[in-house]
Amino acid sequence: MSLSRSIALIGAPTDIGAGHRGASMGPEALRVAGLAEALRERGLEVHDTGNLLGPYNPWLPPTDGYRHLAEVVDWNRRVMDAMGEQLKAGRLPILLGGDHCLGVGSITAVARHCRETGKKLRVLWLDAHADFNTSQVTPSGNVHGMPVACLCGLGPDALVNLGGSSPAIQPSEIRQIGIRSVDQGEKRLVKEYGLDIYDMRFIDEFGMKRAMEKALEGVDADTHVHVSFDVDFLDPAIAPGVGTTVPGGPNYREAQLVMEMIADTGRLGSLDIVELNPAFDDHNRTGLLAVDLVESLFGKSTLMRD
Ligand code: 6HN
Ligand code: MN
Ligand code: MN
Ligand code: MN
Repeated sequence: MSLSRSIALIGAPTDIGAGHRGASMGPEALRVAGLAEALRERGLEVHDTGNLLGPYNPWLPPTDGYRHLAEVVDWNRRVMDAMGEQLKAGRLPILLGGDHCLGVGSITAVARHCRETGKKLRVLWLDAHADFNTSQVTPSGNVHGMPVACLCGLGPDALVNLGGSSPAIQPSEIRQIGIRSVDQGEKRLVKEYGLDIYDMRFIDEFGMKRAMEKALEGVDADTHVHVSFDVDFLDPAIAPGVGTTVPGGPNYREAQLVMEMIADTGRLGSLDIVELNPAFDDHNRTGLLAVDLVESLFGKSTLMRD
């Protein structure tokens, strides 16, 4: 499988799983920042399928450890169906979030597609957070802190079984990069499940190049690479437009290298861009940076390499 030249943009304008309002404006901010045009410039065919329609955010406190679980499930079903439809049509879907709870629907669809087509799956989770909380250990009840756990079979039935079988993925299919904020109980679970994490300490000690070499180890011609790009992965100094900033993230060059090394594999099959929150941004600076990085993810390289 080579990289599909045909891209589908799927907007999911919701902040249903987040702790701050505003990620619902993410899809439009990415469009305004010129995402489709930038991809077309790369020679790709881009179909903007528009925005999915889902429930409003009632902005309620958690019940039984979850905020808005019913609405989260509803949004994720729509995302899973839309992603699945585009994958079936042979397109490379890009989910424009929306908050990161949508990773459940997105990656459930991708995992099913991989099973049906006999591909190996490699999920690259670019994030400041491990997103491996459960209702028992979550400090917030916000489901955007739980999608990786749900995908690995740990979570509420409706999310864990979204695609009809559980777990959607194995912990061995995921690599996390840029992690620097993991909650107390979450840390225990991450260890128990044996997640492969290249955290900021690893990146400080060995460099981003080594982290990415390890994260991409084993990716071959039969691998579908899914990138789940939580914009709070980036250092807040360059990317203020997110609800949950954590200092000490990758700088501009490190982030570029991540994208370029993934592009070099030629195996990118699907992408989430999540947690972009224009309410916290400065003149769409973070949206523009996300588009710049996505260009690199799709093979734009520096002059000296062209
Ligand atoms: N994200 N670990 C915190 C929580 O509330 O569970 C923050 C989660 C942030 C999630 O940014 O996708
Ligand atoms: Mn996240
Ligand atoms: Mn995050
Ligand atoms: Mn670029």
